[in-house]
Order: sequence, then structure tokens, then C-alpha cells
Amino acid sequence: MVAANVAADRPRNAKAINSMHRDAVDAWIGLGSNLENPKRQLAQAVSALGGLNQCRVLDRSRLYLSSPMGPQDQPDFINAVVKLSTRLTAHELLQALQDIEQSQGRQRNGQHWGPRTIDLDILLYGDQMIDSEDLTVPHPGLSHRAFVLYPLWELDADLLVPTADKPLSLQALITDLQQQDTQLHCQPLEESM
Ligand code: A4P
Ligand code: MG
Repeated sequence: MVAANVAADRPRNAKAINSMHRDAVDAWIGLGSNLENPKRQLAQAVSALGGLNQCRVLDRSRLYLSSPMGPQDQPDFINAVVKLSTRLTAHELLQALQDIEQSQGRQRNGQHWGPRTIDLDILLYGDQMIDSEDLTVPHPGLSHRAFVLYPLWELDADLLVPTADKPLSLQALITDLQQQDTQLHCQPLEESM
């Protein structure tokens, strides 16, 4: 009986113990959808992010309507950014995001930058730079995408983006982007998630 109580008090596994002792890191997650009621998809994803173990939603941007980057024969996207505090490692977080994508019916049909019910990308994970086979952080597309930079700026205008050289300010990245004439349409919507 005593042994059973001790076992019940024990945290479930080593992973749980490790993550409890890890420092929390701020992570910024990019959300995008252009299928099956995109606004509802984003709201559902935010709620799922809030329910993740070892994660807390700190803030969320407005919704942005953006023209598709990539193939043009697909609907416009709804994009947003969520700021999380997390004790998951970046790879654990990626797995959790992919589980949410799966649960929202994300299908990978092989079309590069094709339409999707929900896409969840790790844009930034603290000030870390990660370059592994299945994870690159900061997200490689971050500096070329208004639908990422604008909502990030809305959440944290003073954010610095780490690079191999010196960190770059969001403001500098936005100024650079606005000087290019290949910019895609991207505008905030009145409704929030
Ligand atoms: N992966 C590597 N780094 C990351 C990261 N930081 N976050 C790997 C998330 N995943 C990362 O992703 C392919 C692989 O990227 C994953 O298995 C993961 O190990 P995926 O979600 O299966 O496929 P994807 O999203 O189609 O690929 P890709 O090339 O990452 O596309 P993006 O960059 O996500 O862009 N236009 C508008 N207006 N708005 C959009 O949101 N999104 C895309 C997709 C294209 N056009 C868009 C939008
Ligand atoms: Mg993705």
C-alpha cells in the first residue's frame, strides 16, 4: 500500500521532471490558414496552444489578411502570431505544434506552399539560433514576410532577431521589407481571435 502511494506521487516520467526544472523561454509562434474557415482554425489553434503542457499563452496579435506567398491559385491567408512562455525544448515544442496541426486536419499533399487548414511555425525561441535537420530557428522566412513581421512588431516592437552576425531589430527588417516592391498585401483585421 505504502509503495503504491509513493509510486502515485512520483512524476510520470523523466521528461516531465526535466521540463519542470528547465527555465521558461519565450517563444513566438506564427499561425496561418487559408482553408475551412481560417478564422475558426486560428481560434482553435490558440486554444490548443493554451492547453499544451508546460506552455502558457502570454499574448496574441490581431488577425491579418494576407495574399498567398507562393502559388496564387489558392485563397488568401489569415495570419497571426502568438507569444508563449514554455518549458518545452524547441524540438518538443515543434512536435506539439505538429500534433495540433494533425488534430486540425492538416494534410501534406506535397505542394510547396500550398493551401492548408493550419500551419504553426516556431518563429523565435528565446534568442536562440537552432539549425538542425528538422528545425531552423529563427524561421528562415521571417525577414521576408510581412504577415510575420507585422504581427510580431505588434506584440514586441523592440524585439531583436538573432543572426549569425549581429542581432537585427524588427524595425530594421520591416523598413527593409517595405523598400522592396515585391511586397505581398497584408492588412490587420478588426476582429480578434
Ligand atoms: N521546420 C524547420 N524549421 C521549422 C520551424 N521554425 N517551425 C520543418 C516549424 N517547422 C519547421 O513544414 C516542413 C518542415 O519544416 C517540418 O516538418 C519541420 O520539421 P511543414 O509545415 O510540413 O510544411 P510547410 O509549412 O508547407 O513548409 P515551409 O516551407 O516551412 O512553409 P512555410 O515557410 O511555413 O510557408 N502565404 C501567406 N500569405 N501566409 C502564410 O502563412 N504560409 C506558407 C507556408 C506559404 N505561403 C503563405 C503562408
Ligand atoms: Mg510550417
